[in-house]
Amino acid sequence: MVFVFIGFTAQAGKVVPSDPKATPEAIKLYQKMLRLQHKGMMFGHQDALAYGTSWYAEEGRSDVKDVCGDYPAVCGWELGHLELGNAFSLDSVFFDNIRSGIQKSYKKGGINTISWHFTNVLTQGSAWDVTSNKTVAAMLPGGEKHELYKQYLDKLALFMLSLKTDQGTFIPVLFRPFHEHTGSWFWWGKDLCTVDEYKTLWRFTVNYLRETKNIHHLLYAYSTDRFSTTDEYLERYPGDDLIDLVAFDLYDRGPEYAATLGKCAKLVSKIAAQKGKIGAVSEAGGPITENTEWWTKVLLETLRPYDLSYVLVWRNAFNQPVKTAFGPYKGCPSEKDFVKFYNDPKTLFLKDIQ
Ligand code: BMA
Repeated sequence: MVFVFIGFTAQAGKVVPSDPKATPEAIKLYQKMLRLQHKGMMFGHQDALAYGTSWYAEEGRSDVKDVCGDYPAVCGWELGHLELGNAFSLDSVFFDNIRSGIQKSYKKGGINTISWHFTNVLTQGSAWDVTSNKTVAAMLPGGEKHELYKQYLDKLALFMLSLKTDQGTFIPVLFRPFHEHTGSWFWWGKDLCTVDEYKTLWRFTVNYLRETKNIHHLLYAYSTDRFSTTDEYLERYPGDDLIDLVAFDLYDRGPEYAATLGKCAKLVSKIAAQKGKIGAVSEAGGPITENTEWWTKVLLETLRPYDLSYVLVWRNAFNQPVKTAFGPYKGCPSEKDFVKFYNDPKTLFLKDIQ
């Protein structure tokens, strides 16, 4: 026992992110997330501070806070259309507001994660344009769209380098590109590129941001959709030297959800533990207007046995019917159950991670 304890303590101090040049703040974030992973499961919400079902850009507001009195521990942000030089994202959030939202939540001790549903570099269609299986190949060194991809990355880099505290230090964030690649609905999906092309895309991207752009405050997340085995999960894993967080996205679309969620959570938490990395459910969402106990009975009870850093539910679009909301909101039929979820010792919100 004593030996194990000493070993663990000595190791805990040494666990560092995949980037050998990670900033002190990125190292701190990584170690904080690894530590918290054993304490409980953080709750995250996409675009939490940007808008809710009935409001847009109101200072200090969050649908989650409206319901339980606290902010999510993890805030998700989306950078789609940044690559086009636009002022606001494909979900109508100004990039200046994303930056200030990240600054505010970091100041309060919160964690920020960034997704990027970016333009198909070959066709100029959306992230969902799967008409060509040559896009990824075209983006790689030597490919016909390589220079254009670098221009996209230059815009991304400028944004990442603008994430600073008042004191001028870089704010560490999780970056989760090329997600749900075990499905084929994004141009980087399984049927649209080979295993090698996908891995090379990751390697080129991370190296470009680290080496050419000198960015060292990012933790990188590898995030699949549903999967059945560890081999399937790791088939396109680009390498321990690039990835800090292993995760998956899974939405409740039917009665088999809890079983699948539990199975994926078990496998990912095991992979995370074996690799010494962070594990998470990077996107989730369920029928919260119909199943009034979805938060506790489905989400919480299924994930309770596992050491996972966080579960993030997707956005509460302000310009769509409320039944499309994935997070709780005032008046939501499962509002009371969300408060139970919030009060459960397993779940961690902003106040719990200070
Ligand atoms: C999807 C939907 C879209 C959104 C996209 C990127 O799942 O929510 O409406 O544009 O994510 O955030």
